[in-house]
Amino acid sequence: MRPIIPLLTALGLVAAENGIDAWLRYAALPCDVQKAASIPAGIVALNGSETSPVFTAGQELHKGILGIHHKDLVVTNTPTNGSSITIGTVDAFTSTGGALPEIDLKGDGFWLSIKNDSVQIVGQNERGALYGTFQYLSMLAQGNFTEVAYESNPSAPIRWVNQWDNMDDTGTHGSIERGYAGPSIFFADGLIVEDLTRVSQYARLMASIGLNGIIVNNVNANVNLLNSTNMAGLGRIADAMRPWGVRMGISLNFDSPRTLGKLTTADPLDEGVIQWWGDIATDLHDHVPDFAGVLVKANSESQPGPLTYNRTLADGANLFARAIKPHGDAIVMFRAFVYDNKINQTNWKADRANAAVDFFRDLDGKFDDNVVVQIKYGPIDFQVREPVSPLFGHLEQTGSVIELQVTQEYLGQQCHLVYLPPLWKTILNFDMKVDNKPSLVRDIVSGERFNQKLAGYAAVVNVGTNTTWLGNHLAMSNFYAYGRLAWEPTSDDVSILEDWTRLTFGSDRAIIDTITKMSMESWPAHENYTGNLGIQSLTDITGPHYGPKPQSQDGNGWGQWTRADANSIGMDRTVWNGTGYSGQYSSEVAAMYEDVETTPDDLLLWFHHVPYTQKLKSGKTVIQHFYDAHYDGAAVAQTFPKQWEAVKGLIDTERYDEVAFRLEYQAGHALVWRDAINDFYFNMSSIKDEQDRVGNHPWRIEAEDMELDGYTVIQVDPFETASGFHGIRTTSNTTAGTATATLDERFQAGTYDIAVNYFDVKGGRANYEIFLNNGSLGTWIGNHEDKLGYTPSSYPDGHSATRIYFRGVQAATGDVLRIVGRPDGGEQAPLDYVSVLPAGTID
Ligand SMILES: *[C@@H]1O[C@H](CO)[C@@H](O)[C@H](O)[C@H]1NC(C)=O
Ligand SMILES: *[C@@H]1O[C@H](CO)[C@@H](O)[C@H](O)[C@H]1NC(C)=O
Ligand SMILES: *[C@@H]1O[C@H](CO)[C@@H](O)[C@H](O)[C@H]1NC(C)=O
Ligand SMILES: *[C@@H]1O[C@H](CO)[C@@H](O)[C@H](O)[C@H]1NC(C)=O
Ligand SMILES: *[C@@H]1O[C@H](CO)[C@@H](O)[C@H](O)[C@H]1NC(C)=O
Ligand SMILES: *[C@@H]1O[C@H](CO)[C@@H](O)[C@H](O)[C@H]1NC(C)=O
Ligand SMILES: *[C@@H]1O[C@H](CO)[C@@H](O)[C@H](O)[C@H]1NC(C)=O
Ligand SMILES: *[C@@H]1O[C@H](CO)[C@@H](O)[C@H](O)[C@H]1NC(C)=O
Ligand SMILES: *[C@@H]1O[C@H](CO)[C@@H](O)[C@H](O)[C@H]1NC(C)=O
Ligand SMILES: *[C@@H]1O[C@H](CO)[C@@H](O)[C@H](O)[C@H]1NC(C)=O
Ligand SMILES: *[C@@H]1O[C@H](CO)[C@@H](O)[C@H](O)[C@H]1NC(C)=O
Ligand SMILES: CC(=O)N[C@H]1CO[C@H](CO)[C@@H](O)[C@@H]1O
Repeated sequence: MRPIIPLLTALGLVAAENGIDAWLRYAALPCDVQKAASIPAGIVALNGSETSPVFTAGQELHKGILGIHHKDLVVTNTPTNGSSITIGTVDAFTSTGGALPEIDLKGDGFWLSIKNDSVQIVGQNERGALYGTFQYLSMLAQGNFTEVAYESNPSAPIRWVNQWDNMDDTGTHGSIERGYAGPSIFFADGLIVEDLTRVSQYARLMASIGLNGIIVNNVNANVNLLNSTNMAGLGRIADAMRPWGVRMGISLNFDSPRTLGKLTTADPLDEGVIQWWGDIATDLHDHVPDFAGVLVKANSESQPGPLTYNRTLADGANLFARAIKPHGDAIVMFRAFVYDNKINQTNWKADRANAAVDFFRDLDGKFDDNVVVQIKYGPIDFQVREPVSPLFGHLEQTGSVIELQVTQEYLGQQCHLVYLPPLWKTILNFDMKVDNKPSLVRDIVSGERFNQKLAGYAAVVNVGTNTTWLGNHLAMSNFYAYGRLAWEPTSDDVSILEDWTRLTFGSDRAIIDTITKMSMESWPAHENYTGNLGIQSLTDITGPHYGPKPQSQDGNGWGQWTRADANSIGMDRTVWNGTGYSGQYSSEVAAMYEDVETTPDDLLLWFHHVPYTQKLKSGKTVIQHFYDAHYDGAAVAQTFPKQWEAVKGLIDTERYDEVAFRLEYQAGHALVWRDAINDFYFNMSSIKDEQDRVGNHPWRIEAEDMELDGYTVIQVDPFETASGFHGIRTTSNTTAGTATATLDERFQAGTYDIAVNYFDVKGGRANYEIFLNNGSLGTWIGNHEDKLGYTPSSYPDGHSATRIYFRGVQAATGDVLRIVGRPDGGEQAPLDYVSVLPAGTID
């Protein structure tokens, strides 16, 4: 089926959309395409119970076909012999006379047969029938009327979402740790919210991509979740999600027996503690009979856990496993994110990356059979590039669940476009070579490699109340792709993206090409303008994990060290001379990482401490690669706003504008990143950029060099996040300041794009106006709190640094440039510099 321009678009009538339906919009197909399709005459959903996913499937199909084809089909729950779409479980289908070919459906799998006017969607269970229905709807919505007959099974039984929603105290909205799209859809005021409409809608999105479970609260769990009011609330959440086949579980706080139960201990082997958790499990089961399980973070980041009581982590996990065992098939997901955050950098051999294997290696076989270990994809923490966590190679008797992150904690927090599946596939396709046998991570987490029943996927998604779910329409491709990859990890990341694009924005070739190109460039570009060669993201790890702050990596106990000094950089993780981490892999993989020569460039600094002048396989030195990559990555980000213009008029203005704003913002922030990292390492190494770009900005006018009235010069901290290491702010919190400069002989008469770099800090909405010779070029407001939905910092720094453009300005030597900044609240109209750019230059 060739993509066809939707009729509405052709007429220029594109209705505003707010993103709430994400990829399930069921937008009408053009009339001629509708006509060509053969849609059966009715829908038969072989279950009349409203809580049944099969019933839901029938309703969803009705809604979808009404939207896509303007056909109002009747839904019944008794089979007919006429033209119909029949949805049901294998049992229901065959017991009502349906015939199936030889198929081998696994849990949640489905059979989909589309033949002219007869469609059969048969699930191994009710959930499977719903998944098959969404697959059929996805084809219809994309105008794909191919006849098919196939079975589809998920790669792994566990395909979950984790939300890090905090059930904060009374009087607060539920905040979300590392959430960037407004407060929780689950919690407010220390309670479960009354109106759970968004919760059902979320479950619908999850079901449409084959996800079957959710942990609704933060791993740093609030004990009040377990009191009777909130238990009842959890029951309501489970009820809202059940028709979509999504099972609910919760995170537990290990210390609850003490804090909530008023016991003197939380020792996992203590009889009173065992009894206490047993009662909690019974209570939970009463409210949520199909309870999915519990997620436990213990002995991590100063939290209590079994080690506090001299018990093993397995003792801790089994405590919960035994408490829930009598109540069905619920599981314990025990997080492997256990490490000491107070390690000492003076010890060359100390290494946080070693922690997971050190803690868990000897526990293999000691966990009960309803426990799985949830392992982040890399050994540190969702960095832009990490090697695969070596723990995946060590748990042969306990199932592994890989933890991915849809919420872009370290990767631009949804203010930057970063399409993550290429990163995830690098991990999933990695061969651990355990016992010299092929051991792809995706075959380990499917349970196949070690023959385990329980294994799979969990992703931290962190949707919020914003109608865009994640804060940025484009970020939803990551959520969509997560579900698709958990179902079938060998799926191609580009075709997943194309499906998502057609469903989200329409089938126009220009839309698909534009989004595909930008998205596929986005992770490599992001890695380029943040942290290269496996050095990690180089963000502010002790702050919001957003803007650049490489010095935050070192000199603290968090163990995300770079060990950069004047001559050299990188962690020595070799066995022969370093932390021994490389020895945690199978012998073949370990040998590759042990040797600088065979370590891939993109992980060089993860494994080796080398001079800045070390030559890479590309022939460049480490430091020159840093400089070049930062210039290249930032240059790619500069093209995004322009690329996006190709879809103008092809999609609704509302979503077009929102995305355009973020891409423009990203382009500006990529320059902040570029300059901060390059300036930082130039300062540290004193090695000049071969191309002489670093520290050399021919078109800039520093704010601190302008003539100031009502403004004062400030030293920005960290220094590298301001051009020239300084900026300005108004001297008063209420009176406007003015900064003035006369254009010198660099600026011959011509047309320029004027860029202003300023700091949009929390706590106010300062107002700015820029003039050239008394003519106003425009105004702007420091209101990212409204436009990006959140503000990460109260200070001028790498998080708040941002850029705005005034394009096509006629200017000449002698012209007077003036900026008037009016402070507001705590925002003292801070400025960094102005770039007066001849056409085509970036500075
Ligand atoms: C239509 O859907 C089928 C089944 O998913 C798929 O194999 C085929 O590639 C699709 N066709 C197009 C043009 O996308
Ligand atoms: C119909 O759905 C309900 C709710 O999911 C389920 O309990 C029941 O077993 C289903 N009936 C059949 C015949 O599948
Ligand atoms: C469908 O057809 C079969 C045989 O052709 C017949 O036995 C059955 O009663 C029909 N069912 C309905 C609901 O019409
Ligand atoms: C498809 O169904 C229509 C309507 O039932 C029928 O007229 C047509 O012959 C069928 N075509 C094929 C190829 O089976
Ligand atoms: C449970 O905790 C919430 C605060 O999170 C509180 O509002 C509620 O009253 C508590 N319920 C009981 C029965 O203690
Ligand atoms: C754990 O063991 C250590 C050393 O054996 C001992 O000092 C400590 O008191 C023990 N802690 C608990 C809670 O039993
Ligand atoms: C780290 O170890 C060094 C050397 O043993 C010691 O001097 C220093 O006090 C330690 N630092 C901390 C924070 O414990
Ligand atoms: C969603 O977030 C955007 C900023 O990204 C904001 O403008 C909008 O008001 C928010 N909407 C809701 C309903 O929270
Ligand atoms: C070996 O480790 C020491 C620290 O113990 C370090 O100073 C040295 O640079 C390392 N040697 C090499 C070749 O990496
Ligand atoms: C990333 O940087 C490298 C090294 O400068 C360059 O070869 C590559 O093209 C860049 N890719 C992107 C997408 O920025
Ligand atoms: C002015 O704003 C700054 C920065 O937010 C704040 O620290 C200071 O307390 C404010 N001063 C007054 C007088 O409000
Ligand atoms: C501006 C700034 O902080 N510069 C630093 C550059 O690096 C030296 C050490 O090599 C520091 O002393 C400077 O403070």
